[in-house]
Parts: sequence; structure tokens; C-alpha cells
Amino acid sequence: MPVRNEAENIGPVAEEIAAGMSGQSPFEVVYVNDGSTDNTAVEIDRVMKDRPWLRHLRHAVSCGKSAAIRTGVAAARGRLIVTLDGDGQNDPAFLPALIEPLLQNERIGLVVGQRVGRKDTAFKRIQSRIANKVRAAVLRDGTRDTACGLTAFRRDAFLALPYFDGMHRFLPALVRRDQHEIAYFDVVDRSRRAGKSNYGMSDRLWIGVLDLVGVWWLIRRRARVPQAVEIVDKMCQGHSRITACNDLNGIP
Ligand SMILES: Nc1nc2c(ncn2[C@@H]2O[C@H](COP(=O)(O)OP(=O)(O)O)[C@@H](O)[C@H]2O)c(=O)[nH]1
Ligand SMILES: [Mg+2]
Repeated sequence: MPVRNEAENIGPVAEEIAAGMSGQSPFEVVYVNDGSTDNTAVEIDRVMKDRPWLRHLRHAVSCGKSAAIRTGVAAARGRLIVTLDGDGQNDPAFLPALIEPLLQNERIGLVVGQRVGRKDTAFKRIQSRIANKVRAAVLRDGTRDTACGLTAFRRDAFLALPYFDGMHRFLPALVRRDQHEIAYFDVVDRSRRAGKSNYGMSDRLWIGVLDLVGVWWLIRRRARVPQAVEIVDKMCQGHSRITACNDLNGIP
């Protein structure tokens, strides 16, 4: 869970996660505190006291949401990962259902939460609708909504993706580029519990256009990953190849 300046939301969201995950397989929750300047760190330390499944990683300075997600995934000890926002917009009750498709089908590399009943302001919803339409048309990633914080994926598949600031908004296209299948899951949206959004319009629009061009290029220029086999010289079989060949060539 990436968090930046979410002090008031830490306690309530931790409680909801505990309720949503009770009775599930062993799990851990990695909070990545991305250089928060409010009481987020104090709050995470407080809720960790009686929750041994909670971990607190901290960036010395804010590096952005993609960086925070990557830090959390790299630190995670499980093979399967679910992400969710730390502002209470994502209901942790959906966590087990998001993991399920990954357990059922090994070809699936990513499960994407799709928000229904959006609770954002009308202005933000329009921005989001336009951005999603443009992205889907350019990348043909078959995804209605890539900005939902609830996603689930395989740790190794995620860590193999190209890493850049903003990559978390392009997971379907990037995962598909690596030949994994994608599953979708509708999640009921909620309002931010407290605090304010970390993003303004300029962050999303201009950087979003630049990132879109970058991801389009990555897809266009995807290099085939060859299945390489080593051809072993029959004369050398059964010996250590280097020694044997050197012997044959008369090299000491
Ligand atoms: N680590 C990190 N998390 C961020 C950053 N910006 C946003 N977040 C987190 O990402 C989630 C979604 O951000 P939010 O500000 O709610 O964006 P919105 O829902 O699109 O308005 C929240 O949990 C934030 O705390 C950032 O720069 N770094
Ligand atoms: Mg939010």
C-alpha cells in the first residue's frame, strides 16, 4: 500500500484490512510511506504494535506512487501481491476476490479492479473518462479503467516490467506486452476518507500524454524473447565442454 500524507486514514484502513483478510491464507501488508511530511509514520508505527503482519517501509524523500509500489513489491515475501490505495477509496473487503483469478489460472498475470459507482467529483470523473478512452484507443489494452488502486499480480511478473515514474497507470498494457492474460473485477468505489488528493490536473494530463507515447513505443518495439537452446558438440558430450574442446584443439 503506497501512502503519502495519509495519517488520518492509516488506522481505519488497517482495521478494514484485518477484517477483510481474516481467515485467509497467511499474508503480510507492506505500507510504503513515500516521504510523508505529516504524522503518517507515527500512525503506521502505532497500528503495527498489535498487528505482526504489518510492515513499514519508508522512502527518505517522496519518489512517487510507482516507486512506492515497486519498493513494496520488491520487499514482499509472497508470490502474489494485491495493491490498494491508502486513502480508504478501495474497500479491503475485495482483496481475497482479487487474488482468486491468480490462484485459478496460471496464465493470468494481472487482475485489474474496475471502479463502479465512482465517488470522485464530476470534473475528475470527466478527466478520468477522457484519459481512459484515449489510453484504450492508443494502446488497445482492453481495459476500461486503469486508475483503480486495487490490482493483483504475480510478484515476478511485476518486477520484470519496465520501471518508470507513472508505470502503475499502464499495468494492463505492460503485462500484456509480456504475454500474460488479464482478468477484471468490478469494485464498488468509495470516497476518500480524509485528507486530500495527491494529484492535480497537470500531473495527470501532461505527464499522462508523455507516458502514453512511451508505453506505445514500448509495445511497438517489443523484442521477441527467444527460446534459446545450447547445441552441444557430440564429440564433447560427457566431458566438461571447455576442457574437452581445448583438448581436441590441442590447447593446454
Ligand atoms: N507513495 C506515494 N503514494 C502516493 C503518491 N501520490 C499518491 N499516493 C497514494 O496513492 C493513492 C492514491 O492517491 P490519491 O491522492 O488518493 O489519488 P486520487 O485518488 O487519484 O485522487 C493514495 O494511497 C496515496 O496516498 C506519491 O507520490 N507517493
Ligand atoms: Mg484517492
